[in-house]
Amino acid sequence: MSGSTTIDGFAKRIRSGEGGGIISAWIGIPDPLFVNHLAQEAFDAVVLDMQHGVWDMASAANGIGQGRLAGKPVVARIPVGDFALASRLLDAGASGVIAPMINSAADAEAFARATKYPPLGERSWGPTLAINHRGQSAGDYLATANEQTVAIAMIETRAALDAADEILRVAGIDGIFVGPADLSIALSNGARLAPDTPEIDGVLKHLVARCRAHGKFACVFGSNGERAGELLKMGFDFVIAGADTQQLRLGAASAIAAARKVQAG
Ligand code: 3PY
Ligand code: MG
Repeated sequence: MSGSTTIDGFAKRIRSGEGGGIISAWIGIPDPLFVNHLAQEAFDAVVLDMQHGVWDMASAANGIGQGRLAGKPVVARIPVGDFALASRLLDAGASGVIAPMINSAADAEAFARATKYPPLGERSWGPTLAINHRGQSAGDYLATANEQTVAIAMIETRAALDAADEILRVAGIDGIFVGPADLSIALSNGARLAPDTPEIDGVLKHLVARCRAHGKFACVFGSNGERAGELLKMGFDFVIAGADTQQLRLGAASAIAAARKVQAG
């Protein structure tokens, strides 16, 4: 029961910043059981990465179900421009959708149109699984969905940086998600993948301040736990502490290293 409160209180928590910054898992391996396992850790939320990860709609819908079983809200990142998938994920009970490469107010408006019911957008009706998950009537779901789910626009190009205020001004956009990897490639004109540098930190601080000015929340990808801690200190409301593949391999590498050390000692 308390798990279900956590899921259904997610949009309020991320909007208000209450309860401290959110630390989310980031999963690209397309097996709902991965959500089951990682959700046992003290993550506040789970992201399914459908841009660079391997999820399809059916596995993502089941991943959202495993999040609900564990009492954790699930947010999904869609492939670039796939706004039809965004509304399908909300229909399946996702608590939010992250759209990569939102570079203009027009991109942001198209994303908001797919994820918000009128008057904010023109999301089409059919949230069968979402209603089952939430135990709501259809009428209650319609009345609360725009508020209870979040549309998050990724800022990760020069054009997006220049348009950040216009993107944040779009009514159906609830917050932004900064992609420091793509941003570092864009700002170096393709010369460097360097997401954790003072130059990128300057941009991140600027974007947190723009979010505060617009009354919207700020999310970001952190390459590991320490980086996630720094990003929370910078004022981000929602951070990633590394991806599933990396956490899996680091765990395996450290177990092998521990075994070899004892064997040699
Ligand atoms: C980026 O850093 O570019 C992202 O999209 C986060 O994975
Ligand atoms: Mg990116």
